[in-house]
Amino acid sequence: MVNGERLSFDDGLALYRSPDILAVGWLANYVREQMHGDTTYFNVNRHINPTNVCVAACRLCAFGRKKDAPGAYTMALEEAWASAASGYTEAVTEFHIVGGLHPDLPLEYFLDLVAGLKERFVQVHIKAFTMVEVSFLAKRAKLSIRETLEKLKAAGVDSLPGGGAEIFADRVRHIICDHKIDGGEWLETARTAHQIGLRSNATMLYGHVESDEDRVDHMLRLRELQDETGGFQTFIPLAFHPANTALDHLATTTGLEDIRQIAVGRLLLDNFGHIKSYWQMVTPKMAQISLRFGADDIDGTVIEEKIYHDAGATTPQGMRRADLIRLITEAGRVPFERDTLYRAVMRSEDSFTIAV
Ligand code: V47
Repeated sequence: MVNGERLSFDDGLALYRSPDILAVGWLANYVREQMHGDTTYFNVNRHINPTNVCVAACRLCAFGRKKDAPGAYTMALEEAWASAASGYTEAVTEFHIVGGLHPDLPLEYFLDLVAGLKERFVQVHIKAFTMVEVSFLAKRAKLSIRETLEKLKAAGVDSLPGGGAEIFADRVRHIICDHKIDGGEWLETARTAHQIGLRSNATMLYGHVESDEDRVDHMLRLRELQDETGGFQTFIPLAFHPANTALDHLATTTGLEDIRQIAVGRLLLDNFGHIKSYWQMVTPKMAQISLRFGADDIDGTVIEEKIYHDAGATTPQGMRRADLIRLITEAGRVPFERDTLYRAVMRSEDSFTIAV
């Protein structure tokens, strides 16, 4: 490990089962510091969720609604463009756009949404649509995954977020997200995105009905694809929030489980540049501690979060740039404002430039 050797499936299991969390954390921190020193990444971003209408009805989800159900919404394009500009005055460098699988919205809606954002916010990077959404849009438009991704890219999508991966094992998917694409299709969509020059992230939803074996299998499948394409930027473990979901009988994750997951991710995914501890999911306090257990990124300002807050998250919906800097600095690390592609952002008041 310390000599750079690649870890095996059994090594992954041993890391989950070791009673010595400080040793596991020490190793992950060692790797993190070899890669990034004290540098810790964050960005100034805004989430946009154009619709919560979804045909999938995943048990893990508290966000999706049937079309006519109370609370269902779909933004008109003008509304989505206006929402992009609302919130904080600090200029955002990224729009993170994900939503439900709407039965009626055509691919053109999403192409127009993205093109309209690019027109209005020329400098802002658009990280949009999970592999699950791309696959759904392709089927609806009767296009291949590649054609769909090419159209989205031409409209202005710059990269893809990491959602929808959940846990790749079929047994688990049948329980938590029965109607979603399977693990193989998720990986194949990511492969195609990387092949046409779109980078993406990768997530793993943990803390529900999965086993340690399922988690290790998930990460090793990501590692294998990364060996092939090099297109993943960041791995983001997402802690399951059970409230208001069909799995609300399950307990939430504990602090040590969250910390260990970050550390095991850092150690197994030796070919991933970054491990993100998403403060919305694990709380700002845990995200801060995770900066000593393998994480080098805490995500961004977010501004408005719906998916975990519908599932009972008690974290703030957004944080200011200064709050993120404080979390990082007080962990003894050096804050680095990045754009989505990890380039330095130079900022003055309400404008920014990116080092290329
Ligand atoms: O795929 C849904 C998860 C994901 C719940 O790429 C839930 O930079 C917990 O992928 N409890 C979407 N999790 C969010 C996502 C993401 C977030 C931040 C940054 C990036 C990135 C990606 O949220 C879904 C699913 O795994 N999710 N419901 C829930 N009840």
